[in-house]
Amino acid sequence: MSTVIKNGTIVTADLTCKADVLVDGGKIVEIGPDLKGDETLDATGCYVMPGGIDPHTHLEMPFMGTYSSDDFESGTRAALSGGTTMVVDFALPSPEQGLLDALQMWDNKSTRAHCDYSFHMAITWWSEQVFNEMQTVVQERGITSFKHFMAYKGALMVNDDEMYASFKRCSELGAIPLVHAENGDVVAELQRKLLEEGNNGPEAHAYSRPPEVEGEATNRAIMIADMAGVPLYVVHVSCEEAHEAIRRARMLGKRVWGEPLIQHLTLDESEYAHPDWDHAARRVMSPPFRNQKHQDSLWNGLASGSLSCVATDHCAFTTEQKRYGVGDFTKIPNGTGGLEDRLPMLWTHGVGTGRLTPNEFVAVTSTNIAKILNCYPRKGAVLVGADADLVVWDPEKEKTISAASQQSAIDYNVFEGKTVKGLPRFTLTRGRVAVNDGEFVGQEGHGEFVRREPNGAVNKALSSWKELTAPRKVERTGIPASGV
Ligand code: DUC
Ligand code: ZN
Ligand code: ZN
Ligand code: ZN
Repeated sequence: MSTVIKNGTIVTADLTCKADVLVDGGKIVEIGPDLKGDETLDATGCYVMPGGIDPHTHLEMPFMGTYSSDDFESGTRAALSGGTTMVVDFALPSPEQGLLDALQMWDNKSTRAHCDYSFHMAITWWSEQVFNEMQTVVQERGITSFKHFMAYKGALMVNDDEMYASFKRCSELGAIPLVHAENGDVVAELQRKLLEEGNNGPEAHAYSRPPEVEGEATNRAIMIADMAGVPLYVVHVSCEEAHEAIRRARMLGKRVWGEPLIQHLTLDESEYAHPDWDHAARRVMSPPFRNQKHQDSLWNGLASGSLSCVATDHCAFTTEQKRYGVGDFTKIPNGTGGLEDRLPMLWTHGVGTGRLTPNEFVAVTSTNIAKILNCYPRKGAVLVGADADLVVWDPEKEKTISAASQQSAIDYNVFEGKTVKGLPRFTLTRGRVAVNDGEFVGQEGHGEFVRREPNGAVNKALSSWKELTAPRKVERTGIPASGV
């Protein structure tokens, strides 16, 4: 059965035009005037855009003594409800667990997905087994991005020698390394000191992770990637210090991409000063929310192109789970939701304020990441032959965000009470209508894994370091006897 989307305005990362879109067999089959199909969706007054791609989610992830509460069912239901048609989740091996073993667990969890998905593979420890399995992960499983945590000391954190080894392996395999960039040693020391001084509330979380720890780690990861000859993707860039390091690297011709989160763009550090413990703890995530100066920096980066993609780091914990950290803020499970609200919030605060054009909105929510992760134009495009992952976006439709009406499984929403203007009228996942005028009509298990190929072409950093400093042995006329 074919579906035609009629009377809308197509908005992609690089063009805006009025045309109908005909969808059949899960793909876009024709774009043009006066098309006909078996079923018609009326897009009058709406924009027809590539569905959002969220490159950073943690669904049903074992973390900090518990599991994040949204799984692939509720998480992708939330995603589609907010116009996102693909998520990229992190397969996370526990210490000493093999990569393929961990991947099997993620394969099992993801069978319930309503929309398409892919994985990044996390490197949480280093060994010959990990080195060898990376090749299988890339070449046989089509997973071409590897995440490294520079924080969470004693749990997920990798040291610089491990990161350098893994980055070099990524370079050989045509894969892209990702980093969670915070200096985990300094964070651990700041946490210890804060607790020792009696600062155990959720507000201390922000003091334990200042912008400097993020700026330092971002710069370190960029330099290590450059030495390994590999591009770098920096997740959840929250502050000017990290953004500055990325900007500088890009100006020097290095392929470094930065990803701010919708939470950091729209919520600030005052949330942690809220007198209600639960209110503050629900907003504990890493990196923490920052002040207006940092928020402005992130918005400027999106407009100028020094930051590339807006994500959520969706990692949702209930209030009950957050309360594991009463009396010790370091035990509050880190993470917030956002999957359903990313597009409406970015539209409202970006396009609605004139900070982003509709085309830039599509670029940073969909097209840029599809290109970086090498699944464009199957994803992130409105083109004949592309997957019909589409959102029919009504710029006039309004709602007030509330946990009472959300799809996410948790009992609150960090954007509670915020009014958004700009919401999906329809969301289509591979041609199937999953949201119909605000009503969720998706199908559990419809989502498929998106395989990605390595991309050798973009996988060379432009460092001149190697040519300039290639070891040249000096022939000496005399070597003195050893001193001691
Ligand atoms: N930060 C979070 O807040 N949650 C999940 C992992 C992370 O790095
Ligand atoms: Zn992270
Ligand atoms: Zn509150
Ligand atoms: Zn994350």
